[in-house]
Amino acid sequence: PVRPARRRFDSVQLAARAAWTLGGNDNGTMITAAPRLYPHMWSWDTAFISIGLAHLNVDRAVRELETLFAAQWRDGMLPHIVFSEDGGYFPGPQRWGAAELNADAPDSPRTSGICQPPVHAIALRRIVDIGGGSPAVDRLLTDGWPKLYRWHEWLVRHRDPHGTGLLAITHGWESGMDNSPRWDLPYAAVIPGPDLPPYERLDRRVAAAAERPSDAEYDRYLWLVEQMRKVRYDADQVVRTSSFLVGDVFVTALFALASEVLATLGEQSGQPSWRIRQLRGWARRSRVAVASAYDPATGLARDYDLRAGTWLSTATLAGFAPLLCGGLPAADENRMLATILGPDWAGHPDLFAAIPPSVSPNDPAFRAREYWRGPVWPVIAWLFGWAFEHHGWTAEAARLRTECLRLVEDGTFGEYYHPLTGEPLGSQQQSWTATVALDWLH
Ligand code: 2M8
Repeated sequence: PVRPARRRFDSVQLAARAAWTLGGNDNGTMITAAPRLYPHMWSWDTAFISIGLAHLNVDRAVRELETLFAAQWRDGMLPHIVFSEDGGYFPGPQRWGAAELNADAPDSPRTSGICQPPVHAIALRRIVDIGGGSPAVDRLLTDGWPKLYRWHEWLVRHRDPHGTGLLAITHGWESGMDNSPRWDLPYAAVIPGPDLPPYERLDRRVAAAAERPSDAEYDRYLWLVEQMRKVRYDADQVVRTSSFLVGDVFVTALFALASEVLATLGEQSGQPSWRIRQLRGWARRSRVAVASAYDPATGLARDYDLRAGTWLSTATLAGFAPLLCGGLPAADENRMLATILGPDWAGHPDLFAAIPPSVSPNDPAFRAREYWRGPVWPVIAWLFGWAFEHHGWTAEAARLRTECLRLVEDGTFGEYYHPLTGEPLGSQQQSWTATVALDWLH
């Protein structure tokens, strides 16, 4: 493919543009995920956004997480979207109807009825590292920590149906990797009923159709929302009745990592020791679940379709989940590290930048522009970089950082990028890409 001409900003200019992007996405009450495509607060985006903000103004970073926490459901769930007043996104608060149907959902702000990956404790760790000692960070540790504890407890209580530590998602949106080929098989069993209310997609007005999920996929996404509405978003009934229920190995690895991080933060800030022990126990169990999902035949970890009772061996970047949380025997772990850096992934010779794309370019399922089916996502590279650093793989982490900065130095802050040409795709001025640039420039 032809590589389009790109601008190159030096690090000072790039940091300034990233700061300007975050400021531009601030609507007065929240920093939205992107100006037009996503004019609301998304749970895991906000965790990442708060890290970038911490470099600019730590009080603002704390406030952003507090805004998200203020929308926490009474039962502990952190919702996947906190809605602003902007109507430009579908499905909006009316279609979800969470507050009307479930007494645990807040009336204000309005929220969706599902959740997203639990990366928030990692953000808190990073904010403490950047701005520790400031009164706002102390307040976040004192008041925010128990909220994160309750969020993790909610996941254990409601999303571990077999008690093995493998956490389940009830919608592809909960994985954050909406249309990843990981979910093709489980979604094939989601059959929208004739009573699916009509709707109009608004995402197509902003992003090219070829870079977004198809209409058939959207029907399934919306059908799952209908199924959840029927049981009024009751957490356990959703798990019992949803036609999509998958043990997500990537979410589970993030949970294991974040629980460990939260435990350490709790020790440092004098939280009750029984809660800290409990967090470490959850982390251990989920690490074991991630390691048990490892498939020696492919060298990757698998998801588990809880409805069909089958492992899902689709090869995607999520298969490297054990590198996030640890737990594999050293030989398997080393092999996995070599694979992610090797010619099928970050070391593929045709890549614009040496960071692993969402699907390997050598895979027949690879689609270079199609959202979670091939493009490269800086925010996921950041997660691996952070985990590598903590694991002591500093050279590998440094390389991810350098390569990712080369990808984003055009200053567009694309939502994701064409892995072979470096063309920005999806939304531009995407907050979480700006935040990754800011953190990696410091
Ligand atoms: C994407 O997901 C939303 C639905 O939640 C969408 O496509 O409308 C995903 O990339 C998700 O991971 C992300 O949090 C969200 C906002 O950036 O966009």
